[in-house]
Amino acid sequence: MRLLIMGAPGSGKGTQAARLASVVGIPAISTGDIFRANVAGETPLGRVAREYMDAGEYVPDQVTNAMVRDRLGEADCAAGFLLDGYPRTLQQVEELDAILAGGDQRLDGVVELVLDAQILVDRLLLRARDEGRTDDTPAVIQRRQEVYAEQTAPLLTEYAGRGLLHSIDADGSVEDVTTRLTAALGAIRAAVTGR
Ligand code: B4P
Repeated sequence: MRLLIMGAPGSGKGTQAARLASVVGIPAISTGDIFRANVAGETPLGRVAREYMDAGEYVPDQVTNAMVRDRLGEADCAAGFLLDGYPRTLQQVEELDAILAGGDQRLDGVVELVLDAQILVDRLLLRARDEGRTDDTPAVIQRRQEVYAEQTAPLLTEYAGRGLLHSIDADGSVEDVTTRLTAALGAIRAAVTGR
């Protein structure tokens, strides 16, 4: 299975990606986590990424695309993967299409977590208190929501047009959302089998 999980910052992508990937038995790959690991390790990539992340902006496509291409080339991705937070721009969609085409592969489904804007912000403010992420300040949270609406929301139309999009209500407990996602996964599996 080759899957994407999409949703605005705070929608629960990272939380659900880990659960879903373990259900399917594929790696969950979060570009945000890879960037944060590089920031923590003070690598050259981390130094570039930090500047953008702390401002609530996207890391440039060239940097992100090269990183994802490398990661998807690793052995654990041969049987599938769940990408969390990638693609986020139309250029990243094109790059992912090219990576998959190069391996004679295709995307099986895209799940979108849908949540009210105020709940998104409240969740991130709570995380700011608990985890102290440098991009969870009120001003940066606001900017990240704007960037999502401008640059990433249009991707949903693209994937809907390809017949791949499954939109899920992301309000409720983590468990409830996982149950809804697992049902969507069943629909994706059925579509893949019938192909
Ligand atoms: P991400 O790490 O993807 O950050 P995010 O959008 O906030 O999502 P995250 O997964 O952390 O939060 P979640 O909704 O799960 O990206 C961070 C930054 O990296 C970006 O802003 C950008 O700068 C850069 N970046 C990443 N990918 C990029 C790309 N492709 N191109 C360019 N730049 C890129 O969870 C939010 C909170 O809600 C958590 O505290 C969680 O505990 C809580 N929560 C989850 N589910 C809940 C539920 N059901 N009920 C209550 N709380 C819940």
